[in-house]
This record gives sequence, C-alpha cells and structure tokens, in this order.
Amino acid sequence: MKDQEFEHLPSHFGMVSRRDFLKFCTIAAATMGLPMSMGLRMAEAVAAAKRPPVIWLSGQECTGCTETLLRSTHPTVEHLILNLISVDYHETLSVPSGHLAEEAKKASIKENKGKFILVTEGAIPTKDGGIYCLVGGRPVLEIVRETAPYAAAIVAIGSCAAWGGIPAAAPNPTGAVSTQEVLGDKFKVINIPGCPPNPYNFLSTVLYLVTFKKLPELDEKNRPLFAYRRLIHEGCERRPHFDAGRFALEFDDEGHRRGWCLYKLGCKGPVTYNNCPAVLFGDVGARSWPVGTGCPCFGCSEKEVAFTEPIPAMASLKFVEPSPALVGEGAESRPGGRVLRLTPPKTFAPIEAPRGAGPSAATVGVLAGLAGAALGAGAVAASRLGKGKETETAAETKKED
Ligand code: FSX
Ligand code: SF4
Ligand code: F3S
Repeated sequence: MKDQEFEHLPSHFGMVSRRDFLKFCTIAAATMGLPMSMGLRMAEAVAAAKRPPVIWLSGQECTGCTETLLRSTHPTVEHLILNLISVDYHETLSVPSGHLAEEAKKASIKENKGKFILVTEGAIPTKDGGIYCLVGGRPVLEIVRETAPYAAAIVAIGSCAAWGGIPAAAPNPTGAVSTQEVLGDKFKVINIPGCPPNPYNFLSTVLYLVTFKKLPELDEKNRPLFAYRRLIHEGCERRPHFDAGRFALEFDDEGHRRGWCLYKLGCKGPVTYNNCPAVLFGDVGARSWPVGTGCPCFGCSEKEVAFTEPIPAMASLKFVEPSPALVGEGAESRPGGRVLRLTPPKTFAPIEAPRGAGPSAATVGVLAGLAGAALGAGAVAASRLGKGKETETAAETKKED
C-alpha cells in the first residue's frame, strides 16, 4: 500500500505515530485471524469515533492488570490504550481522588449511558454483603451491580475478575467471585484472564469493539477466541523437546539450562488456552513469556488450574481434534474450533527411554505405528507420560557424560 492511502488518517494518534498505530492495528487484525486490510479499517474506526469512555472498577486484586498495561513498549501500550479509550474513572490512574473521583464517575455514567465500556479488575467479595472490599465507603459488589446496566460492554480484565483468581482460592474467606457471577446471565462479560493478562489481548478486544460495535467471538468461558483458541503447548518453542522426550527435571539442571521441556516441572501448557508464546508481553527481554524464561506455565488463564492445581503437579494430556477450518471440510466440528496441532509424530514420546537424549522422531513414529491408530497410541503414550517411572534425569545424564 502506498503512503497516500493513509493520508485521510491523522498523522498521530495522541503520542503514537500513524505508522506505529497502523502497524499495531495490522498486527492486531492478524492476531484476530482477520485479513490484513482490517488493520486499516480499525485505524479508520478509531480515527472516526469519539474515544469510548471507560469506567474501570477495581475489586480484590494486586493491580498487576493495570501495571501490565503500563509497563510495556513497542509501541507503548499505555499510549495506545489511553489514545484509544477515555479513562473517565480508574482508581489507580485518575488524577482526582476521594469525593471528586466519585463525582466524576457518576457524571460520566450519566452522560454516557449505554455508550461506555465497563472494565472490572479484581474479584468481588460477596460474603457478609461484600464488606471486605469497600470503595468510597461502599461494597464494590453494589458498585459493579449498579454500573453494569448502563454499560455498552463489560470487560473483566485479569483472572481475578474473570473467575475469582487468587482471592477466590480455597478457602476463599471473603466469598470472592467473578464479575460474571455477580452480574448473572442477563449480562455477557468478556473475560480476558491471565495473572497478569496480556495487555495486547485487552487492547485488541477494545479495538474490535470500537471497529465492529459487537462482541468478538467468545469461547465457552467467554474469552475472545482470537486470543484463547490454542493451547500454550501448541505454540511453545520447547515443544520439540517434549516430542523428543527431553525434559528438565529440576530447576537449573542440565535440561533446564539447555532449554528442554518444562512438563515435569509442572508446566500446565498442555491444559492452558492462551496466546503467550505468540504474543509476548512484559518486555523484560528476549522470549519474555513465562516458559521462554524457564518458568513453567502455571495455567494463569484457566479457572480449574491456577491457584487450584499444585504448581509441581503434572498436567493431564489430551488430544483435541483439529477444527474444520484448519483441516478442510469433513472434519468433525468441535465447540470453539479448538485445535491441538499434533506435530509429527502423532504421539507423545515415551519417558522410559534409555538415558541420554530422548528417542528420535523416527523411533516415536514407529512406536505410534505399532500401537495402532495414532489417536489410540497418543492416549496410551499420554497416560504413560503422566504416570511413568522416571528412569532418565537430566542430572543423571550429566553425571554419566
Ligand atoms: Fe488478579 Fe489483577 Fe493477578 Fe494481580 O489487578 S489477575 S492478582 S496479576 O493484577 O487482578
Ligand atoms: Fe512447552 Fe510446557 Fe508444553 Fe513443554 S509442557 S512443550 S514447556 S508448554
Ligand atoms: Fe499465564 Fe501460562 Fe501464559 S502462566 S502468562 S498462561 S505461559
């Protein structure tokens, strides 16, 4: 596309140049599985529209969700966010405080009925009338309930808001629940879980709302499918080591230092849907996502995993059939079009391999063939992987080298 094609757009979106903004919109469109041309349409929608007002309510949380929006660059997410939306009320970011802030919130809700985006951050305590989290002397439980009916869209940012997160972990002394649970079925809350969540997933969701004026396609947990369609395990750069049966068994052992798979250190990538391996965030250096830095995924975007499953526990492995969109017509359709890309061979490596490097791809392929249908072989190997006796350790390998 030639430069003249963009001249109808402003040269800057606030502090972000047109070039950077277009670049971001194009990447966001690609992330959402939309044609590249949609990037331009998104930029046009943002340029044409009045910035949607946002009322940002906080409950029980660590403010990491807000921090993650403010601590990134390329191009600076907070600039994108603050130029895309008008944050009329945010307990951490608002300049006014106390009564002035509360007044500003009321005025914005009144003025923008049916037009503002309500963002909730943090879990909401319900026990004893919600007295365990008061804002302006009132339970946040009441504040969320009275604000939601006037919102155009409701976005729960972070796992605490999306499903209770840390505050709702057993024994959940305050009766903490998610925004959706507080509001009930009359409302559709878009969940962007993660602890903290990926700011680009939030930003892309807002871009989608502004451009298409409707909710993005959601999965059964109300997460935008464009971000939560795939398991971490499908896109992980350590996946070849998993397939080859090379596992780190202790932090800082030989396997860990060599970048082997973290499955046996409790990585929950095989049961966690999120796009972290593809859409990095945090900007702490190269490969800045948990597994990239050597830390097992703890399943922060899954209600049944993070703060529920013990961190060292090994995740159960499952197969998910490819969606028709990926394998062509004739494949069985699954809710949400979920896919688990089975990199060849179509099975998991056995863990009881001789010491040293894991079995070769060819060996595993033969094993799969011997065990019968690929799916059956996969299930067998998967169950062995979860229960198998650990006869090979990277540390032992090192000793014997
Ligand atoms: Fe929860 Fe957000 Fe985890 Fe923290 O505020 S999702 S505890 S990173 O930050 O709500
Ligand atoms: Fe990556 Fe974890 Fe899967 Fe290993 S188990 S390939 S570290 S996601
Ligand atoms: Fe969370 Fe796992 Fe990604 S812990 S940030 S879902 S790698």
